[in-house]
Amino acid sequence: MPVAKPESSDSRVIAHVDMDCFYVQVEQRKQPQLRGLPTAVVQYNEWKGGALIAVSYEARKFGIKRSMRGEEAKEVCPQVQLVQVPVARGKADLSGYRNAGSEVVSILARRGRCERASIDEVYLDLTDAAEMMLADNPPQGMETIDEEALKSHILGLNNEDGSDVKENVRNWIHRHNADHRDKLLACGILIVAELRMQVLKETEFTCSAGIAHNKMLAKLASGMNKPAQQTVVPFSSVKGLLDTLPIRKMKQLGGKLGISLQMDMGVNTVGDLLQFPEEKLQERYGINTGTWLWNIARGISGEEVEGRLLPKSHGSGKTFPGPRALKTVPAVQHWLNQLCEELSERLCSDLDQNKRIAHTLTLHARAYKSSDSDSQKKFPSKSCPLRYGTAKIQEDAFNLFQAGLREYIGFYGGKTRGSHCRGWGITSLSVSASKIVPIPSGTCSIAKYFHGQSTSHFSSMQSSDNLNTEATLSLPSGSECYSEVNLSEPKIDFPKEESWIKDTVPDLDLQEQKDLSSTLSEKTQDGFIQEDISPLLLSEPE
Ligand code: DCP
Repeated sequence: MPVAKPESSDSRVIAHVDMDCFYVQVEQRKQPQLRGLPTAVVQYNEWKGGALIAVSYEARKFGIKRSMRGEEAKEVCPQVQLVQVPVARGKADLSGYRNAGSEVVSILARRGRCERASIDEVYLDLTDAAEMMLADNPPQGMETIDEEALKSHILGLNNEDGSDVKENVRNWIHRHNADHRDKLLACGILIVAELRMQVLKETEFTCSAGIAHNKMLAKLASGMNKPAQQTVVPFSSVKGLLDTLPIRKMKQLGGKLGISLQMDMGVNTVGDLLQFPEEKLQERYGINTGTWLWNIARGISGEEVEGRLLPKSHGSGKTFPGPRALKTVPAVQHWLNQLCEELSERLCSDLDQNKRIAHTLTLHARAYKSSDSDSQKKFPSKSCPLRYGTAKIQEDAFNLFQAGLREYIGFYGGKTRGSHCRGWGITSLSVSASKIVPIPSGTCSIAKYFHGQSTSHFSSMQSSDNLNTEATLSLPSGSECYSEVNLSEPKIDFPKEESWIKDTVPDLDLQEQKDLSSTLSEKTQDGFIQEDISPLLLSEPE
């Protein structure tokens, strides 16, 4: 976890922008007759009407929630419009949502450093733009303030009954005696309101935003008033915001670390953390995590907004729950081929449009063994150097799967190809491409670049390339990974033969791994579609 640099964070202007019911908005733009109606996007699986993955705000008023299935939503609100997620190659096709997210990013990036954090979330560092506005045309002297800015929610602003809320916001923005930090935030209010209006004008999408001095506070604020609104956290309101905030609501505390804080330390709100000295938290959770906890209790976070508009990795995956579990190697190979085809297409368009190449191919799977005492054993994730070309990716992914399967079923001697069910089933499969870097500038042609890189990109199975270890993150389906994982990357020398295949072993401390995976699986961090939420072995009509 990043250790904060408190002194640098107070006078920054950071915004977190989050699209409202994003997939629904994308579908409503395609079918404008759905606008204003209770609408939900359902996953590809049709069982009980498919699980809801995005719900419009009109539908939420009827009590429709993301955890429901289509049939249940219809019971709650018979007029709900259910739109199925687009399908390609027998699985959800998220490309339309991804492209819509890119449209938004290209607008938001116009005013400052922009980090695409997920399929529909962006962080902006607007400090320079705010400083410039303060110098050239400070809000304190503006005669008219934009209506959208006046609708902002400013935490801690006393809106007594009967007072004119917009007038209070106007006065807050106009304050001449405000300190520099609040004056910068006032500029942030105007800039973000303008950007959000621009997004609406150019894309027809609404979004909500949080504006604060750091990423953590901006993210907390963006979800407080939705849809189509913005919330501001002045420095003086940070304590009030955190004091009563349930600890598990904090990013990275939704998982095991949050549970441990509750169970072992009696910490239920972020404010409860304030009672512990930094040393005590370090003693219990390690130096970095302890300091990080001490800092977040005080609203301190030194995490920078990274200038990154493109994903850090590409992934394609599918779940096979209950009776759909894959039980033969050919069935696995069939689906792997579909996933690899999609991955390969995305790699090619990344290469084409952004001149970027990926270096590592990783296979993740979830599996079960029906007659095994060692039921906790996980299917090992495997990676190898990525070779471009659909057939090569398919071949390599299949080899990774076979290596993983041999290890998983504890059968090292024989061949698994063509074998039928030996009491195992695969309930999810995904392939991802990571270590994506730009082709060095000055490279005269892509073909030449690849020739120069032949050991990794067109390598044979006997490649002597070194491999880097990678994080074993639960991989989203059809995903792009936007989040940074700080891993040190020891090089490993391989002996011979199958040594190009490597377990993906994270180089994080245990707590960080747990924390990270819970954060990723919690939400749609990477545009994750859970294609089915029925539990394993639940019977389900085909
Ligand atoms: N998503 C998904 N599977 C999930 C959660 C989300 O496929 N389990 C998709 C659909 C969402 C999109 O990701 O539209 C963004 O997810 P958010 O959590 O940001 O939620 P929404 O944008 O739908 O709604 P909100 O307005 O509450 O942010």
